[in-house]
Amino acid sequence: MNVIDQNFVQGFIRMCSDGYRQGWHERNGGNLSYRIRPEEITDIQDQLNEHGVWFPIGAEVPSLKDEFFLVTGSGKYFRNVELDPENNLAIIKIDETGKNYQIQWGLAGGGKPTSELPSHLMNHAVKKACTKGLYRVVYHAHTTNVIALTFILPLNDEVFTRELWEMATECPVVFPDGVGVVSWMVPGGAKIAAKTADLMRNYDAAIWAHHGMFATGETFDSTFGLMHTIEKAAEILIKVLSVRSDKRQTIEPGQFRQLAKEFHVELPERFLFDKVECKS
Ligand code: 2HA
Ligand code: ZN
Repeated sequence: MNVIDQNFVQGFIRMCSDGYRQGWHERNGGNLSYRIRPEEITDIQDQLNEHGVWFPIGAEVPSLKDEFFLVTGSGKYFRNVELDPENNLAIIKIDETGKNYQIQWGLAGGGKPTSELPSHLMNHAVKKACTKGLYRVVYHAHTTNVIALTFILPLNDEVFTRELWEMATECPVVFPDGVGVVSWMVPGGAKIAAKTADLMRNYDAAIWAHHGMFATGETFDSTFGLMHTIEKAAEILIKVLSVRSDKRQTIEPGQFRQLAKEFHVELPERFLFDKVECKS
């Protein structure tokens, strides 16, 4: 079967279109990667080119040696992916040292994998290790309301997690581990990749101040759903803060503990700190 007709490719394309329609991918903003299963590679082996040039990744990911990834292309627009997957996406293979990649399919008109390849691959490496290989998706989006919050909340994991949890009862159930926050850094390199991957040891999502967010997961559904849930919580918070600077009422720490018990999730106590707030 043709590469484009494979289930994992169709799921990938749908996620690009869904993200674009949410308004998270202006111009060439955002990128997506999927760690391909060995049996999925077997099905398309005859369409892969094993003779291409090897390029440096710009990061070292030895635990991903010989793995294949489907990735968006650098400078490519999410809104074009569904119209022309072969020119906007690539299947790459990592070499046996974990330092280089080779394009084996796609980017037919030329080009390179996403400029955030170091972040994608280092996140994959961390998640592959700490989920016993379960997680396969890494997604970066320019989520409007999350970005807006990085101008008004202190840039720390505890405050962001707590504020987002308070915005919808489902939030602590969807991301019980919380979210990490990376202060402003230059994107596209190994430094921001290392910082983000470090946070991914504890979290499934990391916010990049004044830039966007990374989400990781087992499937396209769960990863898109996580991005969507966090961005929606941020949207509610922006709406609340646009009306008044404090909340008349909210979900309190004791209520989060009750929720955790009923929904069988563990909510770390460091997010349930006492707030000192002036009520008016
Ligand atoms: O343009 O989102 O972070 C792609 C990006 C870079
Ligand atoms: Zn970006």
